[in-house]
Amino acid sequence: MNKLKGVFAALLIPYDKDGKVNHEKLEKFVEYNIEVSGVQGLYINGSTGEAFMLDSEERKEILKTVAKAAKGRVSLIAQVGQLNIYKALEEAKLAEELGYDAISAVTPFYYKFSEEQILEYYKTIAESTSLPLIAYYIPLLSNVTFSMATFEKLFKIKNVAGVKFTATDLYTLERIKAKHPEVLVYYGFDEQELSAAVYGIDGFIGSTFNVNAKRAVKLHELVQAGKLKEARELQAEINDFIDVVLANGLYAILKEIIRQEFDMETVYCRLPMTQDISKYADEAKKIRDKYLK
Ligand code: NAY
Repeated sequence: MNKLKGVFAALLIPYDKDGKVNHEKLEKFVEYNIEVSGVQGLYINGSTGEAFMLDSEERKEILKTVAKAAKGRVSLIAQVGQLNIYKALEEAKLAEELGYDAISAVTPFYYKFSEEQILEYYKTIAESTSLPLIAYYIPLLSNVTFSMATFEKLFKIKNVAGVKFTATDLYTLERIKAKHPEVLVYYGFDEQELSAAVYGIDGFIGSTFNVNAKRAVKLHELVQAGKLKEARELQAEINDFIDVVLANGLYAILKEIIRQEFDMETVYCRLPMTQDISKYADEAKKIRDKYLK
Protein backbone atom coordinates (compact mmCIF):
# COMPACT_ATOMS: atom_id res chain seq x y z
CA MET A 1 0.00 0.00 0.00
CA ASN A 2 1.18 3.52 -0.81
CA LYS A 3 2.73 4.90 2.37
CA LEU A 4 0.87 8.13 1.86
CA LYS A 5 -2.60 6.60 1.81
CA GLY A 6 -4.79 6.04 4.83
CA VAL A 7 -5.86 7.72 8.04
CA PHE A 8 -3.54 10.40 9.41
CA ALA A 9 -4.05 12.20 12.71
CA ALA A 10 -3.42 15.94 12.61
CA LEU A 11 -1.20 15.67 15.65
CA LEU A 12 -2.18 17.45 18.88
CA ILE A 13 0.65 19.11 20.76
CA PRO A 14 0.91 19.20 24.56
CA TYR A 15 1.93 22.65 25.83
CA ASP A 16 3.02 23.74 29.30
CA LYS A 17 1.35 26.62 31.11
CA ASP A 18 4.03 29.03 29.86
CA GLY A 19 3.20 28.07 26.26
CA LYS A 20 6.31 25.94 25.66
CA VAL A 21 6.02 22.60 23.88
CA ASN A 22 6.42 19.73 26.33
CA HIS A 23 8.57 17.28 24.38
CA GLU A 24 8.42 14.48 26.91
CA LYS A 25 4.64 14.49 26.74
CA LEU A 26 4.76 14.91 22.97
CA GLU A 27 6.54 11.55 22.71
CA LYS A 28 3.66 10.02 24.67
CA PHE A 29 1.11 11.69 22.36
CA VAL A 30 2.86 10.06 19.40
CA GLU A 31 2.88 6.71 21.20
CA TYR A 32 -0.83 6.97 21.95
CA ASN A 33 -1.66 7.79 18.34
CA ILE A 34 0.24 4.79 17.04
CA GLU A 35 -0.39 2.15 19.67
CA VAL A 36 -3.81 3.04 21.08
CA SER A 37 -5.65 5.08 18.47
CA GLY A 38 -4.28 3.10 15.51
CA VAL A 39 -3.32 5.82 13.02
CA GLN A 40 -1.60 4.97 9.74
CA GLY A 41 0.21 8.29 9.64
CA LEU A 42 0.74 11.62 11.38
CA TYR A 43 0.32 15.12 9.99
CA ILE A 44 2.56 17.42 11.99
CA ASN A 45 2.29 21.18 12.58
CA GLY A 46 -1.19 21.64 11.19
CA SER A 47 -4.11 23.55 12.65
CA THR A 48 -4.68 20.93 15.35
CA GLY A 49 -1.06 21.29 16.44
CA GLU A 50 -1.78 25.02 16.94
CA ALA A 51 1.24 25.53 14.67
CA PHE A 52 0.21 28.91 13.32
CA MET A 53 0.87 30.30 16.80
CA LEU A 54 4.41 28.88 16.94
CA ASP A 55 7.69 30.23 15.68
CA SER A 56 9.75 28.23 13.25
CA GLU A 57 12.29 27.00 15.81
CA GLU A 58 9.50 25.50 17.88
CA ARG A 59 8.04 23.83 14.80
CA LYS A 60 11.42 22.37 13.90
CA GLU A 61 11.86 20.91 17.37
CA ILE A 62 8.43 19.29 17.06
CA LEU A 63 9.44 17.72 13.73
CA LYS A 64 12.53 16.25 15.38
CA THR A 65 10.75 14.85 18.43
CA VAL A 66 7.99 13.26 16.37
CA ALA A 67 10.46 11.57 14.00
CA LYS A 68 12.40 10.22 16.98
CA ALA A 69 9.27 8.97 18.76
CA ALA A 70 7.57 7.45 15.71
CA LYS A 71 10.63 5.30 14.90
CA GLY A 72 9.45 4.63 11.36
CA ARG A 73 6.24 2.91 12.48
CA VAL A 74 3.87 5.23 10.57
CA SER A 75 4.09 7.69 7.68
CA LEU A 76 4.88 11.30 8.51
CA ILE A 77 3.79 14.48 6.73
CA ALA A 78 5.29 17.80 7.86
CA GLN A 79 3.13 20.87 7.40
CA VAL A 80 5.66 23.64 6.70
CA GLY A 81 3.43 26.35 5.21
CA GLN A 82 3.44 29.82 6.76
CA LEU A 83 3.70 33.45 5.73
CA ASN A 84 7.47 33.48 6.16
CA ILE A 85 8.34 31.37 3.15
CA TYR A 86 12.06 31.32 3.99
CA LYS A 87 11.25 29.52 7.22
CA ALA A 88 8.94 27.18 5.30
CA LEU A 89 11.91 26.23 3.10
CA GLU A 90 14.10 25.54 6.13
CA GLU A 91 11.41 23.36 7.69
CA ALA A 92 10.90 21.49 4.42
CA LYS A 93 14.63 20.71 4.20
CA LEU A 94 14.68 19.58 7.81
CA ALA A 95 11.71 17.29 7.19
CA GLU A 96 13.59 15.69 4.31
CA GLU A 97 16.72 15.20 6.43
CA LEU A 98 14.64 13.62 9.18
CA GLY A 99 13.14 11.08 6.78
CA TYR A 100 9.61 12.48 6.53
CA ASP A 101 7.50 10.98 3.77
CA ALA A 102 6.00 14.22 2.49
CA ILE A 103 5.65 17.90 3.18
CA SER A 104 2.49 19.94 3.15
CA ALA A 105 1.85 23.68 2.99
CA VAL A 106 -1.18 25.73 3.88
CA THR A 107 -2.29 28.29 1.31
CA PRO A 108 -0.66 31.65 2.11
CA PHE A 109 -3.25 33.61 4.08
CA TYR A 110 -3.93 37.03 5.65
CA TYR A 111 -2.90 39.15 2.63
CA LYS A 112 -4.97 38.85 -0.51
CA PHE A 113 -2.39 37.05 -2.63
CA SER A 114 -3.08 36.65 -6.33
CA GLU A 115 -3.37 33.24 -7.94
CA GLU A 116 0.04 33.78 -9.53
CA GLN A 117 1.62 34.56 -6.16
CA ILE A 118 0.03 31.52 -4.53
CA LEU A 119 1.22 29.20 -7.29
CA GLU A 120 4.71 30.69 -7.07
CA TYR A 121 4.70 30.06 -3.31
CA TYR A 122 3.89 26.39 -3.95
CA LYS A 123 6.50 26.10 -6.70
CA THR A 124 9.20 27.57 -4.47
CA ILE A 125 8.41 25.23 -1.57
CA ALA A 126 7.94 22.18 -3.83
CA GLU A 127 11.30 22.74 -5.50
CA SER A 128 13.15 22.97 -2.20
CA THR A 129 13.13 19.21 -1.56
CA SER A 130 12.57 15.98 -3.45
CA LEU A 131 9.61 15.08 -1.22
CA PRO A 132 6.03 15.04 -2.46
CA LEU A 133 4.12 18.17 -1.47
CA ILE A 134 0.50 18.07 -0.32
CA ALA A 135 -1.24 21.46 -0.59
CA TYR A 136 -3.29 22.25 2.51
CA TYR A 137 -6.60 23.75 1.40
CA ILE A 138 -8.70 25.01 4.33
CA PRO A 139 -10.81 27.99 3.20
CA LEU A 140 -12.75 28.05 6.47
CA LEU A 141 -9.65 29.18 8.36
CA SER A 142 -7.45 30.66 5.64
CA ASN A 143 -10.19 32.51 3.74
CA VAL A 144 -8.49 31.40 0.52
CA THR A 145 -10.63 29.59 -2.04
CA PHE A 146 -9.45 28.03 -5.29
CA SER A 147 -11.37 27.62 -8.51
CA MET A 148 -11.04 24.29 -10.30
CA ALA A 149 -8.75 26.08 -12.77
CA THR A 150 -6.40 27.00 -9.92
CA PHE A 151 -6.32 23.39 -8.70
CA GLU A 152 -5.46 22.32 -12.27
CA LYS A 153 -2.49 24.70 -12.35
CA LEU A 154 -1.39 23.63 -8.88
CA PHE A 155 -1.28 19.94 -9.83
CA LYS A 156 1.00 20.71 -12.77
CA ILE A 157 3.76 21.97 -10.47
CA LYS A 158 6.63 19.51 -10.11
CA ASN A 159 6.53 17.61 -6.77
CA VAL A 160 2.99 18.76 -5.96
CA ALA A 161 1.52 15.31 -5.35
CA GLY A 162 -1.77 16.02 -3.67
CA VAL A 163 -4.16 18.14 -1.72
CA LYS A 164 -5.54 18.00 1.77
CA PHE A 165 -9.05 19.18 1.09
CA THR A 166 -10.64 20.58 4.25
CA ALA A 167 -13.81 22.07 2.83
CA THR A 168 -17.41 20.96 2.63
CA ASP A 169 -17.65 21.49 -1.13
CA LEU A 170 -17.88 17.84 -2.16
CA TYR A 171 -18.61 18.79 -5.78
CA THR A 172 -15.10 20.19 -6.17
CA LEU A 173 -13.68 17.23 -4.26
CA GLU A 174 -15.35 14.85 -6.71
CA ARG A 175 -14.11 16.88 -9.71
CA ILE A 176 -10.54 16.84 -8.42
CA LYS A 177 -10.44 13.06 -7.92
CA ALA A 178 -12.34 12.24 -11.11
CA LYS A 179 -10.19 14.44 -13.31
CA HIS A 180 -6.90 13.76 -11.51
CA PRO A 181 -6.92 10.17 -10.30
CA GLU A 182 -3.14 10.35 -9.94
CA VAL A 183 -3.33 13.17 -7.38
CA LEU A 184 -3.38 12.14 -3.71
CA VAL A 185 -6.53 13.56 -2.18
CA TYR A 186 -7.14 13.68 1.57
CA TYR A 187 -10.33 14.82 3.22
CA GLY A 188 -10.23 16.96 6.36
CA PHE A 189 -13.63 16.84 8.02
CA ASP A 190 -13.80 13.68 10.09
CA GLU A 191 -17.58 13.86 10.47
CA GLN A 192 -18.01 13.56 6.68
CA GLU A 193 -15.52 10.80 6.02
CA LEU A 194 -18.11 8.51 4.45
CA SER A 195 -19.38 11.15 2.01
CA ALA A 196 -15.84 11.90 0.86
CA ALA A 197 -14.74 8.26 0.78
CA VAL A 198 -17.30 7.32 -1.86
CA TYR A 199 -15.34 9.41 -4.37
CA GLY A 200 -12.40 7.07 -3.99
CA ILE A 201 -10.10 9.48 -2.24
CA ASP A 202 -6.79 8.36 -0.82
CA GLY A 203 -6.85 9.34 2.80
CA PHE A 204 -8.12 11.36 5.71
CA ILE A 205 -6.32 13.86 7.90
CA GLY A 206 -8.09 15.03 11.03
CA SER A 207 -7.95 15.92 14.66
CA THR A 208 -10.30 13.30 16.10
CA PHE A 209 -8.10 10.51 14.70
CA ASN A 210 -5.64 11.29 17.50
CA VAL A 211 -7.91 9.13 19.64
CA ASN A 212 -10.39 7.42 17.31
CA ALA A 213 -8.47 6.27 14.23
CA LYS A 214 -9.38 2.57 14.24
CA ARG A 215 -13.01 3.32 13.43
CA ALA A 216 -11.93 5.69 10.64
CA VAL A 217 -9.68 3.01 9.13
CA LYS A 218 -12.55 0.52 9.30
CA LEU A 219 -14.95 3.01 7.69
CA HIS A 220 -12.56 3.56 4.78
CA GLU A 221 -12.28 -0.22 4.30
CA LEU A 222 -16.08 -0.64 4.35
CA VAL A 223 -16.53 2.00 1.67
CA GLN A 224 -13.78 0.49 -0.46
CA ALA A 225 -15.56 -2.87 -0.15
CA GLY A 226 -18.89 -1.28 -1.17
CA LYS A 227 -20.49 -2.03 2.21
CA LEU A 228 -22.32 1.27 2.45
CA LYS A 229 -24.98 0.32 4.99
CA GLU A 230 -22.36 -0.75 7.52
CA ALA A 231 -20.28 2.30 6.66
CA ARG A 232 -23.26 4.56 7.35
CA GLU A 233 -23.85 2.93 10.72
CA LEU A 234 -20.21 3.35 11.61
CA GLN A 235 -20.19 7.02 10.55
CA ALA A 236 -23.20 7.56 12.83
CA GLU A 237 -21.28 5.96 15.71
CA ILE A 238 -18.22 8.13 14.93
CA ASN A 239 -20.41 11.23 14.78
CA ASP A 240 -21.97 10.51 18.17
CA PHE A 241 -18.41 10.67 19.47
CA ILE A 242 -17.57 13.81 17.43
CA ASP A 243 -20.71 15.60 18.70
CA VAL A 244 -19.50 15.24 22.27
CA VAL A 245 -15.95 16.21 21.37
CA LEU A 246 -17.08 19.39 19.55
CA ALA A 247 -19.29 20.33 22.48
CA ASN A 248 -16.25 20.24 24.76
CA GLY A 249 -13.59 22.39 23.09
CA LEU A 250 -12.25 20.14 20.35
CA TYR A 251 -8.47 20.21 20.90
CA ALA A 252 -8.77 20.52 24.68
CA ILE A 253 -10.91 17.44 25.21
CA LEU A 254 -8.83 15.33 22.84
CA LYS A 255 -5.66 16.30 24.72
CA GLU A 256 -7.34 15.52 28.03
CA ILE A 257 -8.26 12.04 26.78
CA ILE A 258 -4.61 11.30 25.96
CA ARG A 259 -3.37 12.87 29.20
CA GLN A 260 -5.57 10.55 31.23
CA GLU A 261 -4.26 7.44 29.48
CA PHE A 262 -0.74 8.09 30.78
CA ASP A 263 -1.86 9.83 33.97
CA MET A 264 0.33 12.80 32.99
CA GLU A 265 0.24 16.17 34.70
CA THR A 266 -2.02 18.82 33.16
CA VAL A 267 -1.38 19.75 29.55
CA TYR A 268 -2.39 23.08 28.05
CA CYS A 269 -3.38 24.68 24.79
CA ARG A 270 -1.37 27.61 23.46
CA LEU A 271 -2.53 31.18 23.95
CA PRO A 272 -4.61 32.82 22.56
CA MET A 273 -6.48 29.49 22.64
CA THR A 274 -8.12 28.94 26.02
CA GLN A 275 -5.30 27.27 27.86
CA ASP A 276 -6.83 25.37 30.71
CA ILE A 277 -8.21 21.99 29.79
CA SER A 278 -8.61 20.54 33.29
CA LYS A 279 -12.32 21.41 33.38
CA TYR A 280 -12.86 18.67 30.80
CA ALA A 281 -11.49 15.89 33.01
CA ASP A 282 -14.86 14.33 33.92
CA GLU A 283 -16.23 14.56 30.40
CA ALA A 284 -13.03 13.07 28.96
CA LYS A 285 -13.32 10.12 31.32
CA LYS A 286 -16.92 9.54 30.25
CA ILE A 287 -15.93 9.70 26.57
CA ARG A 288 -13.10 7.21 27.13
CA ASP A 289 -15.42 4.79 28.90
CA LYS A 290 -18.24 5.12 26.41
CA TYR A 291 -16.45 5.31 23.04
CA LEU A 292 -12.81 4.38 23.36
CA LYS A 293 -12.59 1.22 25.49
C1 NAY B 1 -5.14 20.07 10.80
O1 NAY B 1 -4.28 20.49 10.04
O2 NAY B 1 -5.03 20.14 12.01
C2 NAY B 1 -6.35 19.47 10.24
O3 NAY B 1 -6.29 18.63 9.41
C3 NAY B 1 -7.60 19.91 10.75
C4 NAY B 1 -8.77 19.02 10.44
C5 NAY B 1 -9.83 19.38 11.41
N1 NAY B 1 -10.36 20.69 11.09
C6 NAY B 1 -10.29 21.71 11.94
C7 NAY B 1 -10.83 22.99 11.43
O4 NAY B 1 -9.84 21.60 13.07
O5 NAY B 1 -10.32 17.14 11.86
C8 NAY B 1 -10.92 18.34 11.48
C9 NAY B 1 -11.98 18.75 12.50
O6 NAY B 1 -11.39 19.05 13.72
C10 NAY B 1 -12.99 17.63 12.71
O7 NAY B 1 -13.54 17.27 11.49
C11 NAY B 1 -14.08 18.06 13.70
O8 NAY B 1 -14.86 19.09 13.15
